[in-house]
Amino acid sequence: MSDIALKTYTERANVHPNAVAKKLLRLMDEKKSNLSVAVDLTKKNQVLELVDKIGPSICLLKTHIDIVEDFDADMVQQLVALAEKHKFLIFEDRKFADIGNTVKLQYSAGVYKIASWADITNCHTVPGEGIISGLKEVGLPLGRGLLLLAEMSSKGTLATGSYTQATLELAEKHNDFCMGFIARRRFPGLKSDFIHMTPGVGLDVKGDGLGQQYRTPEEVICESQSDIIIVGRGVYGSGRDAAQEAERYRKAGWEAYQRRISK
Ligand code: 5IU
Repeated sequence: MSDIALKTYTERANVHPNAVAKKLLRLMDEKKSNLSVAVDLTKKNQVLELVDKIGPSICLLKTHIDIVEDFDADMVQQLVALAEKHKFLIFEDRKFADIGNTVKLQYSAGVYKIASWADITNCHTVPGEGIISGLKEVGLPLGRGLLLLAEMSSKGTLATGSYTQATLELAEKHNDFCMGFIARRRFPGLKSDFIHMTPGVGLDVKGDGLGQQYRTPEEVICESQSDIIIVGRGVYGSGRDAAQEAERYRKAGWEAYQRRISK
C-alpha cells in the first residue's frame, strides 16, 4: 500500500502545495465524502434542482456544461451559489485536447468562460506538454487546478501503458497546477501527492451498453486506492430518490476509505 493512500485526507491537506487540492481534501474530511456526482442533464433547471438535492452528500460537482440546452450566465451564478451553500467544489469535465494557444482561449473565453467558475478542469495529454502550459497560463493565476486524463473507464481505451506513464511524468513536471488524475487506480511511486479520481462507479450495474464499465466504491477506493469516486447515472438515473442514492454512494465511498486507512 502506498504511504499516501494510508494518510487521512486532512493530513494530506495540511501539507499540500496546491490551493484547490488543499481545499478539496479539507472539505472531504469535513463532509465525510469522497463522492463526486457527474450531472449529465441537459436542462438548466434539472441540473440546478438535482445539485441542490445532492449537494450535502458531495465534495465535488462534475459538470458537462456544453450539454445544457438553455445555458446562460445565471446558471453559473446559481451553481457557484449552490457550491457555497453546500460546500463543494466544481469540476468542469471539459477534456481539452488542442494545442496550447487554442485551449487557452477555450478555457478562458467563448460562451462558457470555464476558468471563471470551475475550480477544476481536465485535459488529454495527446497534444503534448503545450496543452498544460496553455491551460496553466490561464488557470494558475486564478488559483485553479488541472487533472490529467491518465486512464479512462471505457472499454478499449487507448490511454494505457507508455501513454499513461508519459502523462504521469508531465504531471510531476507541472505539479504546481496539475493536482491529480482521472484514473482507474492510484499510481505507485509518484513523488507528488496527486488526487486520483475514478469514473465508472456503480453499485447496481456493470455497464451501459456503450462501453462504460462500472466498478464498486470498495474496488475503487479500497482495492485500487483512488481518492474520489465519480458517479453519474447511479445517483440520478435509477428513478429512485437522488438525494438518498447520493447518500448511499457517499456512505459506500467513505466506508471504503476508512477500511483503507485502517489497514
Ligand atoms: N467519464 C467517464 N469515464 C472516463 C472519463 C469521464 O465515465 O474515463 I475521463 C465521465 C462521463 C460521465 C461520467 O460524465 O464520467 C460517468 O457517468 P456515469 O456514472 O453515468 O457512467
